[in-house]
Amino acid sequence: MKTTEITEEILELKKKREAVILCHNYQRGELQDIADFVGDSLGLTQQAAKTDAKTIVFCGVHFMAETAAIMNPGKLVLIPDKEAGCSLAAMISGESLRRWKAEHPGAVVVSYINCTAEVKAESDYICTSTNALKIVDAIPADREILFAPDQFLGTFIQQATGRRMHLWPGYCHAHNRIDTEHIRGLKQEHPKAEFVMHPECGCLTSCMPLADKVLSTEGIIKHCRDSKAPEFIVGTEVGILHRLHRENPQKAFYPASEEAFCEFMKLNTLEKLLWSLQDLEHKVVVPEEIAKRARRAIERMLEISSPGAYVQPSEKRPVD
Ligand code: CIZ
Repeated sequence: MKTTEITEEILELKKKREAVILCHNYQRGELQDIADFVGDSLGLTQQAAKTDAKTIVFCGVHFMAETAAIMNPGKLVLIPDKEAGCSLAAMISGESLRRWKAEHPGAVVVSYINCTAEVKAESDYICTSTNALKIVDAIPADREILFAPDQFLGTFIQQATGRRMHLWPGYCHAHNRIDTEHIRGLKQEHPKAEFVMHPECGCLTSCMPLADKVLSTEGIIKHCRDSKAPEFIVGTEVGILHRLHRENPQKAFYPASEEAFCEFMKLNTLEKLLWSLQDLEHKVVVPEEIAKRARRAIERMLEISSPGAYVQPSEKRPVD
């Protein structure tokens, strides 16, 4: 079947199923192009809540589709490939978080949105890379904090807030492939380029002094749109370059590493999106007992966060 035929069928079935197609910034370009909305996991979940669509097809990884299911009870949530997991989310289970909490009675648990529904249910607050600083800042200074699962986002928050936290040693395998020496080389090759990086980067500590901005995916999209710089070195998963090129055809974008490629994200394809709409598969269902507790942690985040910028490296307070 040709791509144009697949696209036509998807659009027809989308109407028939009263579906909305949500697509994460790291998905394949052809999925981004056909989607109703492209964005980060929380933004997409919020879009899902606003539409009248009965079916949500979430082109992203499993924890993202779960988040949409948690926040949109009663709606059918589908993921085109059920194997589209997340290496970072897989680094902590509900059981291991319960054991960690038992070692730190009374501690407040802040979990990055990249975690399973069960881990969300065990957490006091969820955060995204956009609002993590606000969430941590809102927790009284005398409370011990357990931060899971991304150690690099955790390190970034510690440096920005001056707040000590216990960090779970998780990381994203794709962001871990970004390397400081390579970035130094790219900066020499493209001296006019701004370097924007995601706080999940494994080279965070050594890369941050080279960065113009440390931003979430939506932060990177917004910054590259608003900045007057003609070129950017982009330190995050390479799927984001499609949207950056599409929205800024006059600007140049260089991946900080071609290797920062998430194989799980790319399991979703145009064909699988079509099959998903045809067969109403694969359903993402979160048991209500877990969804209820996970929703509470997400709602606490929503109460605290409102759109705003990150603290940037130059403004950070040191951690002793
Ligand atoms: O929440 C998301 O979508 C992720 C995983 C990262 C980001 O910075 O947007």
